Amino acid sequence: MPQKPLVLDAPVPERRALTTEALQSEILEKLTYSVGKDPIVARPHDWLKATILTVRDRIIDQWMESSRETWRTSNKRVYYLSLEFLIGRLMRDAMSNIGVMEPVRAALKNFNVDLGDLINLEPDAALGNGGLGRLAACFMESMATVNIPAYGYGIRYVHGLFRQEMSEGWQVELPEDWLAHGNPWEFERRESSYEIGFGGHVEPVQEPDGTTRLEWRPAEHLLAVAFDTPIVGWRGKRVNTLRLWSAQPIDPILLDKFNAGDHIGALEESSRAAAVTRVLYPADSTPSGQELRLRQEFFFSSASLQDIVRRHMQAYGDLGSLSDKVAIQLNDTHPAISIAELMRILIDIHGMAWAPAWKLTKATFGYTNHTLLPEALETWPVGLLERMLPRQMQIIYAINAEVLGEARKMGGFTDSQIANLSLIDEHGSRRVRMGQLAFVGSHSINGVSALHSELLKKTLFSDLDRLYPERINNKTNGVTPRRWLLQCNPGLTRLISERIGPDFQDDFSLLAQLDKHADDPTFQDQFKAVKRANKVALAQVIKDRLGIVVSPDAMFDVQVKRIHEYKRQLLNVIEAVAQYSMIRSHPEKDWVPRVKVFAGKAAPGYWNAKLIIKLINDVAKVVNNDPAVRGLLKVVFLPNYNVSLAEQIIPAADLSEQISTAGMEASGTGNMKFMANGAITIGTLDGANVEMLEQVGPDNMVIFGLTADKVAEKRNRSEVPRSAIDASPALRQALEAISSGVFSPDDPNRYRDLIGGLYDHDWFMVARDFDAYAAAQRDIDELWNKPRKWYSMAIRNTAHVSWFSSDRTISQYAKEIWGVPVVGG
Ligand code: 26V
Repeated sequence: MPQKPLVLDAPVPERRALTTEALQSEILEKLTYSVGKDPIVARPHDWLKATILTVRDRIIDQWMESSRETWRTSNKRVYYLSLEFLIGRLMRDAMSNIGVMEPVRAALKNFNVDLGDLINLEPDAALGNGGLGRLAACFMESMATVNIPAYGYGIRYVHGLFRQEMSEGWQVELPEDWLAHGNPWEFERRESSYEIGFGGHVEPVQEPDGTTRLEWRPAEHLLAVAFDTPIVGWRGKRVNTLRLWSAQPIDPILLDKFNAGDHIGALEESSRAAAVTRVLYPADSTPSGQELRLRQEFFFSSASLQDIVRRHMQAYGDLGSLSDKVAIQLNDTHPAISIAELMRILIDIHGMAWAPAWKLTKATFGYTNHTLLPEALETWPVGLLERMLPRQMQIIYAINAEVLGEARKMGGFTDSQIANLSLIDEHGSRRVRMGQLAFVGSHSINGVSALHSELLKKTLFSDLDRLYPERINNKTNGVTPRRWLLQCNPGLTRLISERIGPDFQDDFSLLAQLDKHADDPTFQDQFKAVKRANKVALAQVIKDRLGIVVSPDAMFDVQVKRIHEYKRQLLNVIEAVAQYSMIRSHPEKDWVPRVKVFAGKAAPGYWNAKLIIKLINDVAKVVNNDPAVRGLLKVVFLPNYNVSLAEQIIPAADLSEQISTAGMEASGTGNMKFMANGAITIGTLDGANVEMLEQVGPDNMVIFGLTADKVAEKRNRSEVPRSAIDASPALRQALEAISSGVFSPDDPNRYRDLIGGLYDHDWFMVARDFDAYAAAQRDIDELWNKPRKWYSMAIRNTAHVSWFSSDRTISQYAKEIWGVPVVGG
């Protein structure tokens, strides 16, 4: 049905006021008429809902305005397709960005409600695993801030990332239920729903003009229903939409089946349909290889493309201009099937010929790679794709034929290089490589740090890079300084504003002015006082959750991130064991008191990662309770790491552990958050650490360990780690203690295999980096003993962080990949 043209000057309601009085009366009104509660009986959750609805109204005013502006100007729209958006809480972010935090606080106070309590009541939207999902959330906020008309597309999982609890030091996974109290931020858009097909077959259809075209006849259909959340940028300048899809059966009650007497069958079928969006896959590297995951990927890709094409047709009536008006960014390969799906829509539905469709597709898509870990590179069995998505599989074959043809034409590729280029992996059972598909269907392929992008060219995509030079580029990650400095660290924000004025909040490059205050003792003392207050607050969290008392005057040494062998929490805990034994054997020495804070989730099926959590907890139990340690070393594992816990931990960190095996961490973004909050980094030359070193200078960061080149060299030579262990008495002793059961008397063999791996292959270079790491930790101790030096370094970290703002990253995507203008660019 043709859509009515938009009337862009239709009336709008009057803008909502931002004063305390207006907010107060509206909160009461929302509580009464939208939540349906009398204030005398209202519960905290009712107040939270009323407050969110009140704040939301202010955002909606700007949302309408932003969307009208996009229709009016017909600027290019950006679509960010991501299977994960790790948003966390939205209310504080929204209030802070539109500048109503204090009036809302005052309004609630008049009802005897504490804003801080409400903020802590809001559940985290944990629709992601880790770095990739959090990056998508930072990007959404930055795209609104730099005024890019952008839409995020993803899945509205009913259950986000599992809740982690500890049972005797082991991780247990419990379901997460963020929607339990409803979600006042979202708008269900029943009118924006699309049918998504699965299975079936492909049929030739005769056209009236005598040509034939192919048509996919799916065996099964689902409905994708849109849920929209407004994402507001800094100072409320622009509001964009995060559109998450929810799966529903086409016929919600399957009445025919039900009435025919198959009651259970009818209900089962309808819940099977909804299952597609029920839970987030909790693995962030090992491919589940499961059909449901592929269904999720196609489901949200197809819904998003149908929506994009519909909106484009509504505005322009013709798909020929698609790549002029639309840029689609693929967040890793998870939405890579979109490339085949767009080709199908263009060719089979809109009758476009192959060549222009392929050209348009490449001009529309960009692909971001987030990992080189071989086990995290997605591939799908050819048979599964043929069964689930028969037409898309035909298109993939046709794309592959085109690519291989171009490679042969160019010449100079060996058979093994051709095999490496191919979209089909022929080693063993045949599989489609989604990375290769995403690469060939995009005009831009980017890595997420300078080192990572270089490694993409040298390793994973070396042959595709030769065939299609200039496509690989770098976009070093960033984080939003609103959430990761202004909101999570109000004390530091106030201090900086007092010193250099508040303008840095609108232009983070002004933070560099702090450099000249870095050696000022008064400023250092103030900086230290802010850090100490944050540490007192974290110490309270540690006491409340774990019953462990830690001193805010000790160094807070923090490693928080997903638990993974390449991130080397094991290296950190082995060094803690070595330090423990030093403290015991040399009680006379002047040891620097440290609190080692760990937090992070392990993929449920990743045994070694779960064992590392148990080891940290086992070591904690012994060290924290040994009187000989005299409180000089504490080890703490905070359960259920999530965005909100990160916001409490990071402002309290003195030392940031970024110690991955060089070449394995694509970028890291936690590293940037710690830097912003004035922690000093101990790290390897990996991911974005390399660029942090450039920004902050070698005097303000502690670097150690093998470089990526050296790691590769040692692996190629299959060099044995034994000599590193033999050469280091401290390491040998710590390993022997762990593997002989000193920390696991109830099960002395618990860590034998884990530690055995270090003697055997040591793939992650834990043994071979140990001495360098331990020496770097002693350098850190020395710095801590010179507080003037320490705080000058800490201040310089904050001073030089602005390049790691996701505003900078997004502006580069906009200019260099999407071709859209940005504010201040
Ligand atoms: C891969 C897979 C494989 C199939 C099973 C499910 C699944 C889920 C996620 C992933 C991708 C993991 C890649 C990832 O999170 N990379 C991280 O991206 C961050 C943002 O660019 C970056 O800072 C981290 O260094 C990188 O590890």
